[in-house]
Amino acid sequence: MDPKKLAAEKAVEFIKDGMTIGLGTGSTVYWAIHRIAQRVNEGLTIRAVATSSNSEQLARQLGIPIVPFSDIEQIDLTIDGADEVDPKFDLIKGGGGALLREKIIASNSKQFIVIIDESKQVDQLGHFPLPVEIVPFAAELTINKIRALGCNTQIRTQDGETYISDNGNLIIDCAFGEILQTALLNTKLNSIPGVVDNGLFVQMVSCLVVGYKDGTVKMTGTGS
Ligand code: A5P
Repeated sequence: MDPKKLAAEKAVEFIKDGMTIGLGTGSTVYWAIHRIAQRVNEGLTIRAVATSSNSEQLARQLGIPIVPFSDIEQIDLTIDGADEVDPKFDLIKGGGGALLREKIIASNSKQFIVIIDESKQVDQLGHFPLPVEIVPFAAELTINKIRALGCNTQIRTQDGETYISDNGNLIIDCAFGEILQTALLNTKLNSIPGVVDNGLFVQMVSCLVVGYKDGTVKMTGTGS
């Protein structure tokens, strides 16, 4: 089985009746949304919020009840993917451009379960360019300040057009090489006026589920 699907289906086992669920974004979460929908159709009673228009649309199509944020106070469990995970379980996220909504939802969740295939595990974060979401106003000036932190930057495009996030912002992909001080870089980036947030998720994960090519799945942390 696809290692992403393996990890996703394992994580969905932690969902119980009555829970409010956060749905992440990406090709790994795709499998989780499908499995959740299957359980909902078999009688599981949950409500959900989504981290992107894409995930919300998929969830609705498959029959998962999506509720407005005004209806919830806290999210019981969020399942999301990642682009890189280091040995301390710090993450780079935002390859799909949904980092801001993902961080808001993760930080309001009692449990944050990250699902990946084995290729996402790294010794040091930073090989994957760090996505940074910035407001379009004076973007060049904000990008100069980001560059001064020691990276090469690229304004994300999609199909030849500037990529615009679900929040109407730009995503700047920042090649740092190796990120040695994750928490410090997170703070420095988010202190730049114009930066909305960045894809570093520092010490937020409660459980990591990794799917392997050999068909095994490994879980670390508290998933229940
Ligand atoms: C979306 O913005 C991202 O944070 C995704 O969670 C991340 O890119 C992982 O995506 P895949 O599961 O598609 O690799």
